[in-house]
Amino acid sequence: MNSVKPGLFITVEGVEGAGKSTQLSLILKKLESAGIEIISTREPGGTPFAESVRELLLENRDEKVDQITEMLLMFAARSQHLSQLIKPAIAEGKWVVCDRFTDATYAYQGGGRNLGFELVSQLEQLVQGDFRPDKTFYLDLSVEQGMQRVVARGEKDRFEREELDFFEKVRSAYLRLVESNPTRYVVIDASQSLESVQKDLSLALDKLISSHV
Ligand code: T5A
Repeated sequence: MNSVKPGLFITVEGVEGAGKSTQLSLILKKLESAGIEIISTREPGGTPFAESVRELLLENRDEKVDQITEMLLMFAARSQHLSQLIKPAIAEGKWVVCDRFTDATYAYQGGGRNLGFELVSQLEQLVQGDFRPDKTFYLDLSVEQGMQRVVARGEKDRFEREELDFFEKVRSAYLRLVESNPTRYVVIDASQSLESVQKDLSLALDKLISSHV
């Protein structure tokens, strides 16, 4: 009989430039100092195979990528990521922190690409069954601010080259998701200074840790 208490699955979401990668290190430090064993990962990607799919998805190319192809590749990478890394780690009692997950498919493919939530939901059911994140930190930022940060950083990938209107649809899809499940999402105002974002995140993490450890 397996007596290990399963770990939690935590995701971090937001529009381009919201500061997910930047804040990830704080999340990891906090959890580690609470004595929690963690795995840090990302989507698309997270395993060698899924990272190859990530390269296919992000690289700039002349050929137009079909929207359904794009969505299927997101879920193909996710399926591999779930079976190879996420689920086994959680079963061993580790907490998995993932930079983006299926909410990003709802936001980018469902919202940004206009494919709608229903299609995403069908694939989510196929690939994940009932598996969902336990907690999601949504870093909310206006599209303009996010893009300013991305531009300041330099070279843009295939998604970052989209028009502002695409990212407005992405953000409104995220806000719809948050509204539909207020207990899972913690919304952080990502327009604040790095220090203030860290402070808000830190308080939310303290709460999460104290209720699960
Ligand atoms: N995608 C992904 C889909 O379309 N569907 C899916 O299902 C999934 C899973 C992934 C792309 O794939 C798409 C979405 C994405 O377009 P990625 O490279 O992982 O590509 O892209 P992002 O996750 O968007 O990563 P970014 O690096 O663009 O954004 P972050 O991680 O939110 O931002 P970060 O931390 O790198 O910060 C950006 C810049 O802002 C500064 C940082 O120093 C950095 O320079 N910054 C701040 N500046 C001022 N104040 C703050 N509070 C700041 N926070 C960060």
